Parts: sequence; structure tokens; C-alpha cells
Amino acid sequence: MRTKGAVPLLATLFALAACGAPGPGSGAGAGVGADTTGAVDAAGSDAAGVTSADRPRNVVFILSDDHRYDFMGFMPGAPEWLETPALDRIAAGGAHVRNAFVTTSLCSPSRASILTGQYAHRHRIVDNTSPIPDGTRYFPEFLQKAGYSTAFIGKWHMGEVDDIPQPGFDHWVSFRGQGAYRDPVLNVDGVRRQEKGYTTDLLTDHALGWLRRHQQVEPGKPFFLYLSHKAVHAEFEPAGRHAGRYADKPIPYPETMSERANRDKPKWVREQRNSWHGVDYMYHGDMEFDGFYKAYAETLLALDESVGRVMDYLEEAGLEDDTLVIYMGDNGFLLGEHGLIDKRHAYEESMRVPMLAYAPGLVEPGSTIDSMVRNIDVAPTILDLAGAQTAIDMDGRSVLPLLRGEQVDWPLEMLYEYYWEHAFPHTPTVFALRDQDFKYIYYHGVWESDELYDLRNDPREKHNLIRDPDHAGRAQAMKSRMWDLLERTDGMSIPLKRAGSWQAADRKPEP
Ligand SMILES: [Ca+2]
Repeated sequence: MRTKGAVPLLATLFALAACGAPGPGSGAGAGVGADTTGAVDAAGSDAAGVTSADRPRNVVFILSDDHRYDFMGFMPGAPEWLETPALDRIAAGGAHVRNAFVTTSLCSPSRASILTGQYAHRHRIVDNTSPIPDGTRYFPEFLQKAGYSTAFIGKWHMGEVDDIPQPGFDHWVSFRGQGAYRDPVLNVDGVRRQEKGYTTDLLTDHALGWLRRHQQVEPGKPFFLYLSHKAVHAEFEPAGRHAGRYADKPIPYPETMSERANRDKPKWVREQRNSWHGVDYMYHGDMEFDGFYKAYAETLLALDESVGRVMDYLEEAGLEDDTLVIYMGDNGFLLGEHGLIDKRHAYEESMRVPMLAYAPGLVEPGSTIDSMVRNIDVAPTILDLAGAQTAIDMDGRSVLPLLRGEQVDWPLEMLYEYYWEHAFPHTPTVFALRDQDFKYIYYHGVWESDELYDLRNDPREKHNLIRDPDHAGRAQAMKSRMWDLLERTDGMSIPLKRAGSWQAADRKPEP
């Protein structure tokens, strides 16, 4: 990564910061009664006429870190030189979930939402340093009860420092916090050891090793693999074989990167360009944008190779037709949009994530799914596929009918939430309600205007309509529905905790 004079402490703080703060949230499965979904009963799917023989039994869930939704080679918005052949392969052979979102754009809260099917305000892991509440349960436990072998390989991060095996997994490989891109110390089933190599490759080796062993020992038993990558989290470090690959490529700077393009944004957004997470003072001046951008793209290359290796194995082992593969990112990532970097905000580049599903016989090859799908929908979906019950009171709902291409009644709007972090004081607490046409954003605790965007006509969120009299009624109605949704899901208390010592509080000095 091209840092200028970065000190070791900086990397540590960066790791804390980058993933630790909840991102701008998008809300609950608003409106459609999905927000209070309780126990998932896969029998509901069977009632629709699908039997277990019609669907794959195994599930491979591959989670990436901070991979933004449009950085896939087949996407029109990707840099023209970006190569992701494995992700392109999944999209061509499966479904691209075009409107996939996280309800909180930050590492730990989003990962907790994936594992519990709950909003951050319900699982309470609201940022990257929140402890895991006693009694927290994760959906793989219920896969075990349904007869599955389960493995967790990679970044856990919740609770920040713990790498010890967690309930719900028969096999465990993880590391503390953000881990390291090279020569990581891994906790393998409770035993720590340092391994030599590039972490994305090593985690893939562990994943494939477990799959092979499983097929040798218990070939008839269904499996669930949760491969959770560190990549492409900052500070970016491409594999040696990929470093410099894009050095000579042009950067397609976003049109909203300039100060001029953000004149009707709230003042705190315009000021954030001069902060740790702003393009004019990145990491307090220790990072330059172009190197940052290219290192991000180069770090993605090994991640794509990992996906390709998993797909190759499934094909070689004859498991391709009996396995659902889901690829997803844990949150989005701004690369200059609105003068910002990183995540947390409720803007599209932050709350959108890449999501692909591959399952021959279940998912139509080359299809697209336009319904809004959220991170809290992952757990109900996988349990639904497995025919497993759960004791977790989930906010999400199964997207299995969407994967099958069925026309179903589906939530038309979603809630987003992000809770202010002491370490990154430049982004306030954010709530938002997003439907298929508009987004309303509310900021808590700052003297600022709200935001309203017409996503159909203004997908880059360039024109804040909050003061437009023609839209006053819509803004008020969305605000009201947002609060309704928070109320219905026990979201009316702001989590508060003792502040830490470090804070990315500097502003770029005045010239
Ligand atoms: Ca992340």
C-alpha cells in the first residue's frame, strides 16, 4: 500500500477504524411485515411445492470485506481494466442479486447481522469494538442440529480481539481482529500458529482442505462452509504476484468527487473530505488516493482467484449440482464519491454490496434478481434451504423463492442504521429508509439537514431534494415509516458505551 511514513500504530488504528464503526444503515425489512420474522420454517418452502430433492443440500458462503458492489468485471460501473473472471463465472452460471444491501455498513455489525439474521440494534454488536452479548446465537448452530457439518474459515472480528472457536462450527480457523495480509497467526480449532504466506491464499487452502477431508470422511453428510476473507479490507496489500498490475491504468474518478459536486450535501459531509475518511486528508494525510485505489483493485485479484479455486473444487469433486454458492461483501466502500472514502454512510456505494448465487438446477444461469436483498436475509435463506428450524428471532426473511425465480410478495423498502463511533467522530449516527425509488437519510445528534434522493433519476445521489417543496410530503412520510420500523423492531435506544482513547479527530489544516 502506498502510505507515506505510516507508523505501525497507524495500521493498528486503521484496522480498528476501518472495520469497527457501523456504517450508514439501511433499515429493516420495512413495511412488509418481514421485520418481525421469527422462527424460520423451511417447510414453508415445501408448501410452495418444492421438495428437498429439488434443491442442493450443501452451502458454501463466501464473504469478502469492503468489496464494493460494482467492482466486478461484468459490471458496467467497474473500471474497464478490472479483472474478476471467477466472479464473472458465477454471475454467468447463476444469479446476480443486483440490489443487495447491508443494514449497517461496517464490518462487525454486518457480520453479526449475517450470522444472526438481525439488525444491529437487536444483536447489539453495533460497532467493531462492541463485545458479543452473552447468549448470542448464530445460525450455523441450527445447521448442525439439522445434520450438517460446518466450518468457519477466516475473519470473525466480532468482539474485536477474540479468535477462539465460536459455537455452531465443527471446524474453526480464524484470527484476532482484522488479522494480517501476510504470515498470519491463525487459531485452528483452538491452537494458535503462525503460517507463512498470503492470507487470502492460506484461508482458501484451509477451506479446500476441510472440504476434501469432509468428502473423504463423511461424503454423504451435507456441509456448510463459511469462508470469510480479510480481503479487501484496508490497508490493502495485494499478493506479490499482483502488486503493480494496475500501476499504469487510468483511474475513473467519480463525478461527485469534487467539492463543487456536493454543494447541497449536509455540512458535515462536505467537511468530511478534510478528515481521516475524506479524499483531501486521507488517514490524516498519510495516504494518497491513486495508490489507495489501485491497491484496492489489485488486492481484489487474489480474492477472485480464491473464488475460482472453490468453484473448481466443487466441479472436480462432482459437488457442483448439489451445492449453493453465495458470494457477498460485508459492506460497501466509497472511493471518492462525495469526497469520501471508506463506508458507514447511507450513500449507495457504502450500503450496497456485491452478491451472487450459484446453484445449477435451482438458480437460472445468467439471471438477475432485482428485489432488495439484505445481509439479514442470509441466515433465513440458508436455514430455509437446509430445512432447518431456528430459535433465533430473525428480522430477515428467506430469499430462496427469489433465487428460484418465483414471483413473491417482497419488502419494498429497507432500514439502514449506523451508530456514531468515538474513534471516527466525523460520521454521525445515521438512520435511513430506502425504497426502490427514493432514499431518506436522517442524522442523529448533529445540527444538520436530512437528505432525500430520487434514486431512479439521480442514482449517484447528486441532488438532495430535502428542501424541495414538491417532495416535502414524501420526505415526511418516509421519515415516519422509518421511525415506525425502528419502533416495531425494538430500535429506539441508542447504544452507548465508554469511549476509547484514540480518535481520528484531526481536520486538514487551513491553508
Ligand atoms: Ca468490512
